[in-house]
Amino acid sequence: VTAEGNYALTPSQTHYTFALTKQTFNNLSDNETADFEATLNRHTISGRLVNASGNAMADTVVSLSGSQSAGTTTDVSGDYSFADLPAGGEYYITPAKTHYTFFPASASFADLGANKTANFTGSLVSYAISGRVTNNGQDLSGVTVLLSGSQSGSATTDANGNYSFNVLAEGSYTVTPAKTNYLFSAASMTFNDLSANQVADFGATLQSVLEFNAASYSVTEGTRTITVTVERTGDTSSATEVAYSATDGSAQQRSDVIPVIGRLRFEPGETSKSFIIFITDDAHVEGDESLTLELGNVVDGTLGNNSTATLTIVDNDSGQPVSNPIDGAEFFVRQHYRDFLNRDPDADGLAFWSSQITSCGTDAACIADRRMNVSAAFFLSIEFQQTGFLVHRLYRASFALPPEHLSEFLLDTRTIAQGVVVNAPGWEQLLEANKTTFIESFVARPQFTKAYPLDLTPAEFVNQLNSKAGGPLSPSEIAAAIEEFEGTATSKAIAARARVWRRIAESETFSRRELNSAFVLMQYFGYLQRNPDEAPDTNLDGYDFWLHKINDFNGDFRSAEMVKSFLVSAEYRARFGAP
Ligand SMILES: [Ca+2]
Ligand SMILES: [Ca+2]
Repeated sequence: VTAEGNYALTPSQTHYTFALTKQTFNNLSDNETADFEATLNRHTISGRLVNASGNAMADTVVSLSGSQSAGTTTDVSGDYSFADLPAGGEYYITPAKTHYTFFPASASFADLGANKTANFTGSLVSYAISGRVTNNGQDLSGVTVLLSGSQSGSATTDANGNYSFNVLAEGSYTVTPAKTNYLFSAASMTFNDLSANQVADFGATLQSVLEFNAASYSVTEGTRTITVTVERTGDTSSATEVAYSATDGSAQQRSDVIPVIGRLRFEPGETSKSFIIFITDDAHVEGDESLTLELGNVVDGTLGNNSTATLTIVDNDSGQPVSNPIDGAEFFVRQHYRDFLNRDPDADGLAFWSSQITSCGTDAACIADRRMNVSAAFFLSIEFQQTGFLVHRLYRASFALPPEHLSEFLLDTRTIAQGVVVNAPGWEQLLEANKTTFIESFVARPQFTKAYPLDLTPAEFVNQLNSKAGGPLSPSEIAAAIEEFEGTATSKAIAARARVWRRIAESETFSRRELNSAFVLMQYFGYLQRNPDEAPDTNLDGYDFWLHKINDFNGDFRSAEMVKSFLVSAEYRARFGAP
């Protein structure tokens, strides 16, 4: 440059800052030196992470890559920062969190020339919970699958049995399949803290569904019976069983109806079964009364909506009665069929037994005597001896039990007596088949196998049972009973156990010995429809009194005045009218 001139020197370079921005030389008179010191600029990239709801995402990893690499995590406010980044570089910011996607996925800054902001929004990813429902390996459509937990929803399986839910990661979910008449295995499946797609397959089994064919029934007292039907839907291809019973309401099972208890067995293909409830056409002015019918103890099936039903008995009495209906011969006989045989009389039976009483004309002493004999004849009848008395002996032979409970007795007696009317065509074969089925089911009950374990040897089994029954079998009869097992090591064969048990229960010695106690028990079960120690009794004193008395009279109920006493008792007569 020319002397005596004025000069200014100013450096510049992108991304650099100079310590001296300008050097000036006025009236230049010599060579000069003008050095400059430059510094590369530094910048910060920062930002905030929020979730889809706008809330801060703390503790989330954010990575820096490009001209420099680094990592950091967001603070409680979701903020992060990378400071002191050399200007001019190329930088990428990428947030990451398991089960989340971010928008934008990353941010890039080329030729960084200033502080920058990069904000991100994170969203939980969705995973699928899906599966297939099958029934015996076949796709099952129309199954409602309920989703519960962190999200709720429902899906229905398609023609291929498939269903699917898209749900957010990290939630906990339960899926539960349902379809009328089906049972599922598993009943439901749960996935906690979901972190991947899941498969939830279910197996469905068609159920036998049992229920009353109505939610309520009504019958007029004077109709004397009502037939109640239980229907089966769903699977009808296999056998199933259900028990029915009733709970007293304003109507009482001792007086207004014969106790309602029994089992119904549906054979394959059967869809409907009925039972009869016997209504007492009493003389009480009592208004309409009701009780609740119930189904339970289903074997191989399930109960439908009408598992209970209301039975209303419509009263037919208005004025004060002039007599007790039990004093009528036909009413008296019918009641005995119901109380002892759980059925209504056949026409011949009703006529025969009624005529025994009506043939007395107006002779009161004759009538009283005949009523006593007719009554006792029901206890002594083949039909009762082969059903109720057999049940009594079976319990006594197994457990040497005191008098069993009335409901237990009725249920078992009715099972043996199912459909049996003595002298009706085929009655003996039916009774025999009923007995065999019942006894085999009884010896398979836990109560019995607990008392007589299946690993007992045949000799141990026979001897223990015989001993419990008081030893009615002779040595040769014991040997014959052991032979029922045909030389097997254990006594686990149910059919053989049943035959042995029957040998004891039906042995003459045992039957003779049990006759009086059963006779006394039936005074309570039959006439009074209650247990001997139930109200108005509080213990077995009454039962013991009669047992001693009839034993003292060697079983002569007439001399012991036992039947007569029960027939004229106020408790018995009050079941039907004014005592
Ligand atoms: Ca009536
Ligand atoms: Ca009445």
